[in-house]
Amino acid sequence: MNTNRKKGMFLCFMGILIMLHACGEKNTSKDTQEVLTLQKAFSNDFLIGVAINRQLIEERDSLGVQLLIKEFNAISPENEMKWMNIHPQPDSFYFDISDKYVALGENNDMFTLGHTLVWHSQLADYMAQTTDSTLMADYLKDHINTIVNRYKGKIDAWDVVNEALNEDGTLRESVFLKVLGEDYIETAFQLAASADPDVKLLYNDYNLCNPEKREGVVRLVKRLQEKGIKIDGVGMQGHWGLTQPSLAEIEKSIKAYSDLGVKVSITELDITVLPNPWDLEGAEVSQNFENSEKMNPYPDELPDSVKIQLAQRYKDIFKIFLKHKDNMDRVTFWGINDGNTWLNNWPIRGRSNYPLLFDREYLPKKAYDSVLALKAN
Ligand code: 9MR
Repeated sequence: MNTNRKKGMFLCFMGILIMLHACGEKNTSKDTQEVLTLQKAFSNDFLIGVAINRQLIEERDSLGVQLLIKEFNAISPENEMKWMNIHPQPDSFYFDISDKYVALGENNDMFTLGHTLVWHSQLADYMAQTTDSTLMADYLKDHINTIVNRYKGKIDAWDVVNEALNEDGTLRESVFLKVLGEDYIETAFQLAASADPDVKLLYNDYNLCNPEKREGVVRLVKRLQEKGIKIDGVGMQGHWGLTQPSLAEIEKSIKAYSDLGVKVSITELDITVLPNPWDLEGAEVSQNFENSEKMNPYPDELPDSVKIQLAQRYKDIFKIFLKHKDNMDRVTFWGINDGNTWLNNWPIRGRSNYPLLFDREYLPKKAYDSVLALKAN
């Protein structure tokens, strides 16, 4: 081979190398864009969580698990740690599923929520039927001590008391209030704090953007604080609609709770796109309604116009969260995708709702893009 030919081949080889390198660089930057996920995009702002059901906890929903690990860094147990499931009889606890849930969180280094210690709904029958205050106080103590102790250092935060308020901000007439009196809330927080002094303790409720209820929560938090009882945060559930609550009221609530020196978390975010039979807001779980076509307008697919509306709504509320990120710990979605949201069955059974960022095929929706776009570049 003569020298010129060798030179030519060498240059050609170098050219190919340079081209490959350039392609490689292009691919790398494309890859970087492709792997932008919710948890990465908001990593300097707040945690991005999701409620997981039993199928996910037991890793029987493999697409769901993949999505969970990719997009989220916090988990909440949708149903498995509620009283009727975890403590079904006075002397027996059922930890099989909750142990798996906690292990899933640990193995994937996720912020792991406990939901929920004290709630009037999904309560065990023996609790709902107890009228003796000493007996109920014993049950409550055993419940909180046993569960919080078992997951000490593994559960990062507890929804200690859930939905204890009426819409006007007064205390709900739950079995706890009737039998134990209003101090049951303080007792629950004290028991949780002494069982695990390091775990974060939250009060969690819906419709917390309604002014009267907002004030009720402010009073509740202040009362605990004045008595020196530990409370770290308020969980605003966030079962919202396309127009309600207003952005102004969302912001007012975040500010009102932050002003008390506690952190705000959005704990159960979803945005219904379906008509509401009673024009209800929030998540009063005792309501149900008969099916009707008029009430289920999008059985197969959401029209583009509503997709756009949903994307805009998510964008608007995330802008507020970002504005207040210093006072916010976490934004958790109530379900991994539109296929398994509780809103397909509430307040009317068997509808097709579209309240989350991922569709029934586990694919990101326009709403997902609009939220991520807030953090682009
Ligand atoms: O998503 C949960 C659903 O699967 C249950 O059937 C329902 C029963 O009450 O509870 C749902 O989760 C609720 C949460 O635990 C507390 N806030 C309201 C949520 C929606 O009802």
